[in-house]
Amino acid sequence: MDDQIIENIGTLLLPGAGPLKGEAMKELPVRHQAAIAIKGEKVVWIGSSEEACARQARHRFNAEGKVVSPGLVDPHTHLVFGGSREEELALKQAGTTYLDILKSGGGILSTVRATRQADESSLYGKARRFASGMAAYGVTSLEAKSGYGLDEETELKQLAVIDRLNDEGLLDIAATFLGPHAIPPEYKGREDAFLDQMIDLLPVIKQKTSAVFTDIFCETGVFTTEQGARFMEASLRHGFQLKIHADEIDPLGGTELAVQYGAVSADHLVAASAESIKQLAASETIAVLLPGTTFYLGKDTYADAGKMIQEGAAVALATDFNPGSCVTHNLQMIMALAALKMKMTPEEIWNAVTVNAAHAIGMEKVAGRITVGGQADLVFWDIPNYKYLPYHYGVNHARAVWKRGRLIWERREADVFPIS
Ligand code: IZC
Ligand code: ZN
Repeated sequence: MDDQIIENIGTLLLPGAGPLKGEAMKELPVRHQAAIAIKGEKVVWIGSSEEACARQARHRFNAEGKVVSPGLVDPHTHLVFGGSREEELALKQAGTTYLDILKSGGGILSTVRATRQADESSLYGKARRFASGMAAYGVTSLEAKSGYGLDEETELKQLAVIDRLNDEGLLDIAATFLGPHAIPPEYKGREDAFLDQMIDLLPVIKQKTSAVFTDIFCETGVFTTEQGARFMEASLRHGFQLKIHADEIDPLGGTELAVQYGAVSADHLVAASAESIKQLAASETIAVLLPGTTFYLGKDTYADAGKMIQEGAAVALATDFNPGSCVTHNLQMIMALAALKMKMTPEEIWNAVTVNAAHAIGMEKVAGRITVGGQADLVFWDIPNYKYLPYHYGVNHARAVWKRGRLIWERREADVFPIS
């Protein structure tokens, strides 16, 4: 006997086995009038709604003809931070750039000050609220980075928060150590000495946290690609897998570096050269694109998703949720921006926030697809068909979200039409 059967699913989205590269991203298999059976945390059967009638279950749910997808995966977030940076909005409006704000001691460094000051429980409470907010938008797995400590104590504090959230089990979270995120004031002019500190921290991070990835911000005025290479080599030596903030603002060559060191993902890639996109397409590295950041920074040029897909790369999408360059944890908004600003097709977009996003954080065995034997992470959508989601933007189309076979969020109609 099944624990639960979900029947009368209008359209069930069944992304194929990934990573989906190039043309393969244009395929999004679906099944109409479908049903799913769940035992414990797992999907045990996928079939037609008609066949489901013959199966016994403790509980039966009617999906009312809705679209059901795998739980979404957000593969790039800076979830844990103290403070906020709304004061910088006026500077941005007056024309000060993101890198200039950072150079004058604001930006990331402002969040570093607030995060160093915050105690672990307040960071935890805040990150937990954001994580629940993400779940409400359909996210059931994500990646979260440190990088607002730039010292041992605070980096460990941030990673402890991520581990605690992950252990709590609401969402699956892959942790990333982003020690080289900026140069702290106490190391100004001694960038290599700071990087040495972060490299010395690697065995401590390995021992005390469950971080699987390291990441580095290679950008003008932050870290060079030579420093990136040094950090990546050290990370590999200590058993970490690699991520990189690459070619976001200036084309420094971070994309090539990602390919050279076999990074699991290269993220941003707005300024990636045509040659580096070719290299990326021929590699196993996933391109994680963050159009919300380009939008929030007020830029006109977006990462060239079309070219990446045409060349054969595997593209994923993420929020980049952080308090400075992309202040939204709404992955559906990113899906709309991918359509409107990067001209990605609905099929490419759904694949980019499910199967390919799961690959980008090493969670392909547990997330991003609906398979027999796989985790029952599901989103019930209030949309007539899957193409509708990126079209009707800026609102939450999720109706219910299930994690490991359990309802974790549901829209309350009373919030919309109060019953008097
Ligand atoms: O806090 O500004 N780009 N890191 C690199 C960020 C954005 C986060 C931030
Ligand atoms: Zn980032």
